[in-house]
Amino acid sequence: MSRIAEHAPGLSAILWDVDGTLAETERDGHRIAFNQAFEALRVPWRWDERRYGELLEVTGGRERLLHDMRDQPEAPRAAEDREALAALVHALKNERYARIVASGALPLRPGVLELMDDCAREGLRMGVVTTTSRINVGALLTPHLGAAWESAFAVVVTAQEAPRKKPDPQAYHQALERLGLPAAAALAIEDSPAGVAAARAAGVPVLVTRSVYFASRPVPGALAVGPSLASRAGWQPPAAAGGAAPDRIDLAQIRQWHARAAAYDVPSGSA
Ligand code: XBP
Ligand code: MG
Repeated sequence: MSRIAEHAPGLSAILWDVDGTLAETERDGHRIAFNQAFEALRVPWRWDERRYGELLEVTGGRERLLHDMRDQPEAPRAAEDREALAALVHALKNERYARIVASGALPLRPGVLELMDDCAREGLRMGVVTTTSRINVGALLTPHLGAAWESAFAVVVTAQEAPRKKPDPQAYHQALERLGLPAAAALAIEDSPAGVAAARAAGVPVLVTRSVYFASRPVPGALAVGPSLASRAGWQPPAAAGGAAPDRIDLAQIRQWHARAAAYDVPSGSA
C-alpha cells in the first residue's frame, strides 16, 4: 500500500447527482414538461429528443432555454423580455414536471434503491448534489422514498443553495462543508461530463452510470464508468466478480473503487 493510501480517508459519504443518475429525467421528464409548457403558453417551440440532447450542453433548465432562444427567430429581442419569458416557461415546466413524476411514472434507475438500502444498512451518509431546482428533487423522490425523503440524506444541495451550476464545483464544495468531510472521503455518482467535471474540480472521486444522453461521451477523470448500478458487466475498470450482490454494484464494490481512488489519486483519463 502506498503512503497516500495509508493516510487517505475511507469512504464516509455517497453524493448522488439527480438528473440522469437517479432517473432518466431529462428525456422522459424535463424535455416533455418543457414542451407542455411551450404549448400551454402558445410558444411555438418544441424540443425533440435530438435537439434536447444538444441543449444539455447547457446546464440549468432556464439557462438552457435562454441559450436556445438565440436560434429562435420568434424569440423576444430585448434581453429583459427573454429573461421574463424564460422565467415564465421554466416555472410552468417545473409544475408540469412535478405532475409527470408525481404518479411515479418515472422510475428510479435500476440499482439505485438497492445501493441506497446498502448505505442505510451500513450507516453510510448520503447526500444529493444537483443543479436542478429543489422542488424537482422532492417531486421525483417522494413517490419512491416517501414524503420524508429528505431524511434519507445528510445533505441536499440544489440550484437554490448553489446557483453556480455544474461544471462549477460550488454544489460539491457546499455539500462537503456541510458534511464536514474532506473531498477524498466522499464519492460522487454522476452521469454527465459536466457533473464529473464539477465533482473532480472539488476533488471528489466520481463514478459514472451512463444515461441515455451521455451514453458514449468520454468522461475523463472518472474513477469508474459503467452502464448501470444494476449490472456488474460493462464497467471500466471491471467490477469484481461475485460478492454478496453478484448482479449489481453494491456498497462493497463502491468501497473497493474508492480505495483505488485513494491509492492512485484518480489519474485523469483513467476510465
Ligand atoms: C441537470 C440539469 C438541470 C435539469 C433541469 O442537473 O442541468 O438543469 O436539466 O432542471 P443534475 P431545472 O444532473 O445536476 O441533476 O429546470 O430545475 O434547471
Ligand atoms: Mg446528471
